[in-house]
Amino acid sequence: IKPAEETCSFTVPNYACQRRTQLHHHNPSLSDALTLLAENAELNEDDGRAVAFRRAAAVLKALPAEVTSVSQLKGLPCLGEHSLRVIKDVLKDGSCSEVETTKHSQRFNALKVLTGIFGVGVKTADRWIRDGIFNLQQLRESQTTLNRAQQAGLDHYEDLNQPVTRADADSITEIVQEAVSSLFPGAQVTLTGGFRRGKMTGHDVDFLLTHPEEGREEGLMDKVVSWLDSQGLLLYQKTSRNSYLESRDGPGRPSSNMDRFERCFAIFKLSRGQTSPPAGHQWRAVRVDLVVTPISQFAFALLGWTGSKLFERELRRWAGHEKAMSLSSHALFDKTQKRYLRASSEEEIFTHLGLSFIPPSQRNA
Ligand code: TTP
Ligand code: MN
Ligand code: MN
Ligand code: MN
Repeated sequence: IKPAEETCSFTVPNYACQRRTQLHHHNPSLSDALTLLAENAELNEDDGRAVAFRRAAAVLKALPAEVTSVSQLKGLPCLGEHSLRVIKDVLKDGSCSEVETTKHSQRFNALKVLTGIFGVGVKTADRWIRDGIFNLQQLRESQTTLNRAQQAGLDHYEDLNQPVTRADADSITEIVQEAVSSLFPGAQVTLTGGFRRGKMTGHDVDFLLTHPEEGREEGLMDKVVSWLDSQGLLLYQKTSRNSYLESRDGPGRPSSNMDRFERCFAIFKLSRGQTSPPAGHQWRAVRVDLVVTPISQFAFALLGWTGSKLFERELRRWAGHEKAMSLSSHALFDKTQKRYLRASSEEEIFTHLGLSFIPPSQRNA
């Protein structure tokens, strides 16, 4: 006779891209604990450990019910010794000492605050900490030279660390839509990122811009950005041009997760009526990402920019390890057939990969 728990243990497929992961799930206290450790590992540039914790958290998000005992987790993928220890602690005491210690550590909090500045990555934050800078006040008082992005990030720190609401996203969508359709009739604007996955808040708003006729998307970014700027809607923008064709590692084999589309990292200035600024303010700053893609790559870009980041990572791992294919936000390359597989929809990409289609709202791994 099997023990009672074993009869109600869960099964979950190995890769997050094989699973349906809703925004709301049954195990937030467990996934939050693991996510915090993942975040800490990322802040300390320990990518291996970060991914391990992210994968463990994603397995818990995909479970059909609340976990009450670790015995239910027997045989589940991606749960290493370390993650299981954290889960055990949270189940027993409601918290885990490693998580609590991390949460209150000076280094973790300093790294969080400093990397919370737009334009500041972990390497810069770490250097500042070694120079004795742990918070914004110390940064402002120091003689540290900031680049243009970091200066904008520091100037708008409060606003940019307020969650962007769905209403803000809708109102920015309207603005971008208006700009695009008046300047480039026929061009299309698509909301991607967390909001496409159904999130109610985000840290920014992400858009893909394309034109149904290949090549007609050229020049779109410059025109849109100039128009937005002329309307006084931009507090900051940095546009980088498309580097896909000239990239050395070749299509489908990008050297990093960063894609090579023409893109614009911007900070929008939303006034009252377009958003609800903080009390006593006339406007608020919001981070916006604009990406231009030719229509032939649109499905890949849409899949790549919808996220979640772990879901994307798992898709690429699945493609490489299980299918001998290479997936990027530009293309899918089949290494066995030595050819690119075309797709004009996300559904076709999932089919090429031998995966069931997972809709955006269920990619919240
Ligand atoms: P983010 O905007 O960073 O994340 P998000 O929208 O999921 O969450 P948030 O609500 O906090 O904004 O990135 C969106 C997606 O874009 C993510 O899946 C990764 C992808 N992406 C690229 O493909 N290339 C890039 O260079 C960057 C920065 C992101
Ligand atoms: Mn360990
Ligand atoms: Mn986003
Ligand atoms: Mn973004």
